[in-house]
Amino acid sequence: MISNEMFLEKARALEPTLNITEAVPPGFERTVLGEGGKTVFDFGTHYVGHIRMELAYEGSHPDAPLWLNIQFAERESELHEDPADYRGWISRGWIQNEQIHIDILPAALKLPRRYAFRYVKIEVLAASSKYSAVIERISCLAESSADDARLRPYRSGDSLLGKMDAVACRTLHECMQKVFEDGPKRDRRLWLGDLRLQALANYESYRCSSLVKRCLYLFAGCADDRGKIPAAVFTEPEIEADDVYMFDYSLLFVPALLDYFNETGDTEALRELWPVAWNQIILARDCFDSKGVVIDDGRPGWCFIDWNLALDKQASAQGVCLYCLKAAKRIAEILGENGKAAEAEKEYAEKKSAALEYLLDKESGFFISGPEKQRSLASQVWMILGGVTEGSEARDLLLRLSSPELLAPVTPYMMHHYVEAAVLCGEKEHALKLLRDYWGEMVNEGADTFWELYNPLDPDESPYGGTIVNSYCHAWSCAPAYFLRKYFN
Ligand code: RAM
Repeated sequence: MISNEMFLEKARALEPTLNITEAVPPGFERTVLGEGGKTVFDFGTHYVGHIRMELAYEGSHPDAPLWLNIQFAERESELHEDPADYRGWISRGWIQNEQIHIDILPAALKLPRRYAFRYVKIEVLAASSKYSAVIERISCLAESSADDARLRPYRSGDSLLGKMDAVACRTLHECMQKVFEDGPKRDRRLWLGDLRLQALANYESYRCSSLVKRCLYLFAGCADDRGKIPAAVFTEPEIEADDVYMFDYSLLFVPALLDYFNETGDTEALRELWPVAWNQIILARDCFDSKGVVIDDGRPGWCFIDWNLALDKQASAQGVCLYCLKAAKRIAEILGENGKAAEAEKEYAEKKSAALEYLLDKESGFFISGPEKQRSLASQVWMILGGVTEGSEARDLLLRLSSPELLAPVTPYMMHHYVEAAVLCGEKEHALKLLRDYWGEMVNEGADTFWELYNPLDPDESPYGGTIVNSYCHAWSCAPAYFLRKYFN
């Protein structure tokens, strides 16, 4: 078997170069700001990059430093949030706010940190009574590894669908950096669940399969001593596994690999990465009880599925495992590994019947999860994707998912899987309606890029304790670029 270091070598060789372009706010005009003055520059759409400013002064020679506060926002509404009010559990270090002193004017300033934004608010915290600051020019050196020349055209006679696709492609573009980042504002790193969906949207749009390959090799190279794949990987200053492991994210390496092979026919990568993928199936067995049901270990984050903090993950996890077993069986067949294909099939049958016996409420026909027998949309969707229910039964279940008695998801990540379930059930119109109602609504609310979280019933939804740390350019939300191009073109 290939060692972690050899996987990482392959990943390093696939590191993309970033394309740098300079963007200036449309209609920019030289701006004079005295002490206490503020202004907002609107760059017209979302950018990821470094800010450059040419600063000067008006009045007497500056007799005191210029002290600026610079706030970045992906959505305009973020500008009205006060960073000091944030009390959440995720680091406030993510808040895109900077203060800087400039001792000598004029000055050419390049901020060291990379930001994700459309709006930049600049406030003069201090100048002096003798001079005002002048912003002669502001621009963004925008970065992305996406190659716009490769973007497949998409045309739709329906303007909302066209916009949804464009916003999805912009989101993906912004998240395509040296890896597929989850979000360029936060966490700016490679997560496995996110990668799988980004890769799917990318195959239909930018077609950069080498970046997917690099990310798959990064995960393989970061597996721990037992072979377990971490949920996320850091790449700077050195490649290193995040010490977070999640049941679903490790397993989803298997379908992500299969998708990559289906797209590229790259048998060499499939062969090399298959032992790592199969290992995830083996390691997941430790998480099942003797009846063949996933053990709900209660630890927050043991399994991801969605950011609704009230969600019980047990039934969804069972569905994810079945979904991944199907993919494992398929890979084993492609590689002619008949023993493993048979092993996957047997395990699949056992876990499926356990799901039907212990996780299905026969009376209502809904799948239940955890000690409280929770009914959620996520559980139903993953059981459909896992093939626990099929054919007309699956279709009937799908058409009951808007029932208010089901706990609703809050992420475009989970909604992507809902749309996938609709497609699997042959309910394309239903899938299209979901895309329109959910992603279309974000477009109607002015999204330039799609968001990490969107709960139409609660605009302040945040699992982190404050929307100021939410990401509003999160590529697990690129579903329209995938589904519209693949199924509705
Ligand atoms: C969020 C990340 C990422 C997701 C994890 C589980 O914090 O931004 O998108 O995969 O959670």
